[in-house]
Amino acid sequence: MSLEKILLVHTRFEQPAYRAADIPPYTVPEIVFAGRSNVGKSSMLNKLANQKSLARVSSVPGKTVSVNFYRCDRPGDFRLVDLPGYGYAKAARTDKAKWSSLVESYLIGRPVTMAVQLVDGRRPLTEDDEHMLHYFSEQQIPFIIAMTKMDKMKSTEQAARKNAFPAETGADAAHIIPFSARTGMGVAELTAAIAAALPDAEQKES
Ligand SMILES: Nc1nc2c(ncn2[C@@H]2O[C@H](COP(=O)(O)OP(=O)(O)OP(=O)(O)O)[C@@H](O)[C@H]2O)c(=O)[nH]1
Ligand SMILES: [Mg+2]
Repeated sequence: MSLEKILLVHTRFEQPAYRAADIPPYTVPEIVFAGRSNVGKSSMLNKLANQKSLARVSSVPGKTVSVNFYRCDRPGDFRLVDLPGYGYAKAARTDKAKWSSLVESYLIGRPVTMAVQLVDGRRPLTEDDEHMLHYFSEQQIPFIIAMTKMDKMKSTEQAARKNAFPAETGADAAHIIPFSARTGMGVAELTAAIAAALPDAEQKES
């Protein structure tokens, strides 16, 4: 079986962190998932791990307020880290401040292996999305941009958005992956990108 098919199937929920003090020490490579609230982070994790309810999916934005750590211990040993979604317009200012302080506590100085920045494929980047990408570049954290909810577009619109995205994001087309948690579009590509980023992933296949 190919590494891409088995890479994430043994993922389990490890722990949430609601406060900086709950963030576990860095011990294994970490792949981080970032993006606006409701963009599809939890749905993506479930789809990648091929598990229906690994991460809680909600149609109500702004529910997840913790950094959630998922652990995959074979093949290899690494974490998938689901950051709380940002940009929820109705969030109270105190909640926004909490978000920043928790996410900063996690990210600052963390040697993240790769970031997956989720962006709604139908829309241009928000200022917050740009801040995240800027941060990853500055910290030299390799990143992939995943265009989510591609199934909501007809194929002509999908093609147009795919063409527009490199210019809109300033990212190389090779680092942009159109994705759908509904249809499975992009699952193989994203899993392959994660496998390639992990140290020694290939060797640990057996
Ligand atoms: N059509 C479609 N809907 C999706 C897709 N991914 C997620 N959704 C829907 O979008 C809503 C939000 O999905 P979540 O996965 O909970 O989003 P999230 O980014 O984890 O949101 P927060 O936890 O609030 O940050 C849910 O109603 C999902 O069913 C997709 O690929 N296609
Ligand atoms: Mg979520």
